[in-house]
Amino acid sequence: MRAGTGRWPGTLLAAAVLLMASAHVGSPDTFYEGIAGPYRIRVIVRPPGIVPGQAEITVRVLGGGAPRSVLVLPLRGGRPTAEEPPPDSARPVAGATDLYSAQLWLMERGAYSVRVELAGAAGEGNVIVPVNSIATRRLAFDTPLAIALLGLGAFLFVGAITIVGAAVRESVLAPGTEPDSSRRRRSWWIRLLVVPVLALALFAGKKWWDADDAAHLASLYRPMQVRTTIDGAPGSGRVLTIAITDSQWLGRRFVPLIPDHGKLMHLFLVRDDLASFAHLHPLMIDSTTFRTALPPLGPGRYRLYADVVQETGFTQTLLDSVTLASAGAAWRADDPDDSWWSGRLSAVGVRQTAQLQDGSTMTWARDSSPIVAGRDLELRFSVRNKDGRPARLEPYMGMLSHAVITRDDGSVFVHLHPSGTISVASQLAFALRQPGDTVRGVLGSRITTAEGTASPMPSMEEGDSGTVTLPYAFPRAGRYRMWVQVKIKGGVLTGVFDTQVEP
Ligand SMILES: [Cu+2]
Repeated sequence: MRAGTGRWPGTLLAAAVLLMASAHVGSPDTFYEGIAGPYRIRVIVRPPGIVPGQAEITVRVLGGGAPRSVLVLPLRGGRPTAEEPPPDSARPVAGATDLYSAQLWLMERGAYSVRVELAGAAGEGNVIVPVNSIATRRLAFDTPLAIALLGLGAFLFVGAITIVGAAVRESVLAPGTEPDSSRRRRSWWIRLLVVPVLALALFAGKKWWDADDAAHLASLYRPMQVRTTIDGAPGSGRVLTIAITDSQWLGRRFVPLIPDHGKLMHLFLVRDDLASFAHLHPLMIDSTTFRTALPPLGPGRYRLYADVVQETGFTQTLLDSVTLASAGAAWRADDPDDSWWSGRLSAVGVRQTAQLQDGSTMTWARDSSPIVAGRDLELRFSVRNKDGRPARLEPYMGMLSHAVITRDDGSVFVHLHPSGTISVASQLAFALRQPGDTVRGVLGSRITTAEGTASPMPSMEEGDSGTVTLPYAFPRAGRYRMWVQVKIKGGVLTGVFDTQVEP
């Protein structure tokens, strides 16, 4: 290879294979929007997908003036302050006045948090953004690189044989002396012998590579295993039971679950054709079993997504699917915050206004520009009463709105709020964990006590505007459906929107 041509086409990291993603499904980035002291900020954490790896962190200052410094610090679990490394400084992004970015190493697997500290003329503030550190992908070779490496490998193989041959033939002769025929013959024999030896070394190398690859694949994150069953005779109320069957969690890796807004599990059912949807909160029967009454959803195959938070702050979405044979009847909700929606969208394409069950409307305030994968957005929805005035939204489960976004093939599922995709429970777990916490289960009760006061409860003025804003970036191109839920006059209402996301 000539000097100066050593630049590979593409990159070593090209063609990353995305297998499974974090707490949400197929949507690995973490979004947080909220208050840090006098500042209103939006934080996006893009995890590396491999461990150890570098996470990309961007902080956008939405209000409160320009900070003098923006510091970010990754914390494994909720370590006491004595062990904390010094925070890194996030640098202003060229060309943007309100945007700061930094890269942080996540060294271990498990629950991390990123602490963001801002300081400036307006004062100081900090916030904790929980992040899961998990391996989710396997990097693959791109073809030009593979061809180049194979070529180089062949060159080395032939080169090694040539060197051995030359060494035997003439390495001990004086300069200028010609090797005799017996030396030449010996050189040929040795070269023939070296071939299987080198082939064996190559074979061992391949074995090592495969073992390393298999170990990496085995270490990729998989959500805990569950088993779902449906009970109840046709026509009567049906009951759905989810049992966590994961042997690791049942065994030595047991970590208690903690309630997120008072619920240990937030369960979502989405029918394969996206025409039925339910958001339920199963009750815990014992430490591994959850049960809920099923709303009268129509028959069909349903994808099941169950969000849980562990005491470590680690969030998971448990996955399963279940088939309902017939339409159910007689539903009495176990939980007042349970809700469901069923219907068919009349128009194919982009729908901007949805009719809600009580006659009010929900409008997606978006411009005509296409939605592009990976670009961060403010999804803004405004709700109006029948008389056209802004509806008064009541917070429920700590939020002005709960929304679910899914790709039509189910490969993306995300549960988000005006505060982003983070779980408030895991945020509280990091904030409330104390160095002396060794007894499992203590944190859960402390979180329940603190939740009413510490969580970012939306103010009444926010609810009065009838508008909710959800920070998000669609992870990849395709057709998506969004269910946006709000509470008006004590009832949960669901607005449904379809959208096409461009590459
Ligand atoms: Cu929610």
